[in-house]
Amino acid sequence: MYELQVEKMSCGHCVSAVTKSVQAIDAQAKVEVDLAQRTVRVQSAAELGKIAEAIVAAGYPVVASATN
Ligand SMILES: [Cu+2]
Repeated sequence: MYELQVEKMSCGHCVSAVTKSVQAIDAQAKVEVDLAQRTVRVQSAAELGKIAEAIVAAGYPVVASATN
């Protein structure tokens, strides 16, 4: 399980854009976005770095990330 702190997410569109960007890396990924906390939880076999890159490429800065 990865937990990423992601900036600039403000609405449902952002949630789906972030989710799609992660699932473009791993179609099986489970993505849970908490808009209020600005956190994205990801369950995936893909590397955390690749997931973070995809989110950044979608336009959402990743300011912190951790593996739990
Ligand atoms: Cu939005």
